[in-house]
Amino acid sequence: MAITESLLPVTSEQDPLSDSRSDPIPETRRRRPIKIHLAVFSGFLLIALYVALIVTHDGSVSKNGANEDGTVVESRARLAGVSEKRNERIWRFSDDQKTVAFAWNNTMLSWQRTAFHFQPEKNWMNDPNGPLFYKGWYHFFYQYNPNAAVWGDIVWGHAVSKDLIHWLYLPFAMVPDQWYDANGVWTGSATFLDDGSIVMLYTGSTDKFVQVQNLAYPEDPKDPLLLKWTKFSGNPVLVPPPGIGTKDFRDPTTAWKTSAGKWRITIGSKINRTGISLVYDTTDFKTYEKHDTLLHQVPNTGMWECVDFYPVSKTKANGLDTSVNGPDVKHIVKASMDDTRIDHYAIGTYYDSNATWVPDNPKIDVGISTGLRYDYGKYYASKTFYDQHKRRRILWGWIGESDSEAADVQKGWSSVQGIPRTVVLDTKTGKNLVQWPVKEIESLRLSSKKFHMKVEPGTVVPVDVGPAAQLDIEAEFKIKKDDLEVILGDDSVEDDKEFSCQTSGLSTVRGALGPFGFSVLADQSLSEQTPVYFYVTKGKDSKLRAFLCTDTSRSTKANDVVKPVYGSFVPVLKGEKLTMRILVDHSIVEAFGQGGRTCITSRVYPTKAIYGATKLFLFNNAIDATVTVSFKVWQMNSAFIHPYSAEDLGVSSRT
Ligand code: DQQ
Repeated sequence: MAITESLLPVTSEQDPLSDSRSDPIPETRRRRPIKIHLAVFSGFLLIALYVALIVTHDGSVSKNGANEDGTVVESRARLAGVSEKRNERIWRFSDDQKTVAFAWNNTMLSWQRTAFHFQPEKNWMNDPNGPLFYKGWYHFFYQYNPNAAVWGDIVWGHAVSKDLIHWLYLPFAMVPDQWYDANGVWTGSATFLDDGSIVMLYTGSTDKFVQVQNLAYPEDPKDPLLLKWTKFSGNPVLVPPPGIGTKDFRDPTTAWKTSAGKWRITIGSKINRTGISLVYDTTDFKTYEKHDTLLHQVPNTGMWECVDFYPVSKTKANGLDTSVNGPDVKHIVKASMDDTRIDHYAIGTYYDSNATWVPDNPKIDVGISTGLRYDYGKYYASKTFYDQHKRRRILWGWIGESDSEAADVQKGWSSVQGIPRTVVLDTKTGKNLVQWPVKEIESLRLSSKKFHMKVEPGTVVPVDVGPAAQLDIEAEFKIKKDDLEVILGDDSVEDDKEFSCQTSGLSTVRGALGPFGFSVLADQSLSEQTPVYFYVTKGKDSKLRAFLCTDTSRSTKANDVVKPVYGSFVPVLKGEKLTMRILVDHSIVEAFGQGGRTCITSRVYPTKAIYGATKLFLFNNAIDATVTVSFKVWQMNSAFIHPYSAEDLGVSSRT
């Protein structure tokens, strides 16, 4: 197919991911704009560099400040050896330090609570833990502070659902009641044994803040709700091995079978600045044999938290049980980078015989800044599980707040979970995963409207959808063929290969072929808005490349919020249309480009664009290209997540 016949010409026909996914800082500005923008963005860059220099290694926040006498106050998280919220310092230094934090009122804060994303009734939540499907119920455990809207006193919260969307809160599954988890029942994973029984491995922070691994199992396997958990009397089952820091040994994975019939797990750690993944074999989950070799290691990536390891099919669309191996399978290693709070994954080959894994492309290895990410926005400490019920692999990710800790305390809660996503290898490119919200989310779709709109260069068009705080949007974009041909044949349209969502400016910067997309959570005057958009560039070779970005810089008038531009390159193959899906749910926006090849999750906190004032717009800031957009918008119902009752569970009484 000739280039101009597709809605968007091929952006990289041969090797969609041959170039870096994270976007380098451009040496020169090659788009038509603009000296003014250059100056402004250089300023931003300097501020960002300054912030990067002053933010501490673990990014810990307000409680880590100095006393009046100059002594340093250590936060519980820092003492424990994990990071907590890091936004405070960022926004304080991005604004005039004398500026008083924004005066949030309860009307604004109440609006921020989501309607169909999982979040507890109140207080702090972080990592997803031990997700599984058992006797007709999806189980979700999570790191939870029952006492405050900040990290600390971590227990395992527990919820169940029949469909991964409508959740019922259950009593806590595990609390810190033993010396080996006195400072927190931390992240862990579930494994189904051959007889269908469940074992749970989790990290305990001991009474002396040593990170150890513990074993727990359901007290009553006949109980589909898995309400009660028994901790193994011989805990801890693993302590930090020689050479590993006592606070650098956490988050055991789901176990998988070796060819010798043993179980194998991996646990994240670091040696100096090298992120590593230790490997252990076991037959009973009580005693373990450590491999001298590592599953994988990458220099200069720091501590690896929440490592995940799983197979993906090279040929089929279904997910695979964690123990599957063979020639039709690639293996994913994901690690959550404690230093950057980014979840990085890489695709590679697993060698059962020596318990090692090798990336397909060392240039995009785990944790490398130019490597692959599940999500180019806010998304951390993720974990997958194999859903044996529907033969799919499901990804959960913790979405923290981008506001200040003071605002979290005022609103009484902090963090949500992303909508669970199916995750498969992109069999078309073979070089990235594809993530998509689970099908069940569509049960929340209410009324819908279809649109077909032509958006001229430099215009903003209101989209009449009524209330716009709970939406599911699916859209296809087409750049006018004549405009494309002119631009492709016009040497004066300069090469823009170095484009980067993060560093090339806001959604207001105008290029030949973008940006264009939706402004969500906008007020009528667009004084607050969050543009989610494509930016198409023309490379030196005249090939077009597409980027998916979300610009949160104008998302709120509040000053105590971190407001980056997020995004990355998105592979578009020959003949493909440019497609985008956006889930809007109050303070969270999840964007999926090209069927989920590139995903961006953002937290946004409008002060005006709330309740009935929340609007949706289409915009096209391209200089030269008219864009036609076909799209459908659904109003989304609430998932009405609530505490369980006998009625919900279909049982007579269970308390
Ligand atoms: N959160 C847990 C740790 C993990 C970290 C503590 C990642 O187990 O390493 O709440 O967010």
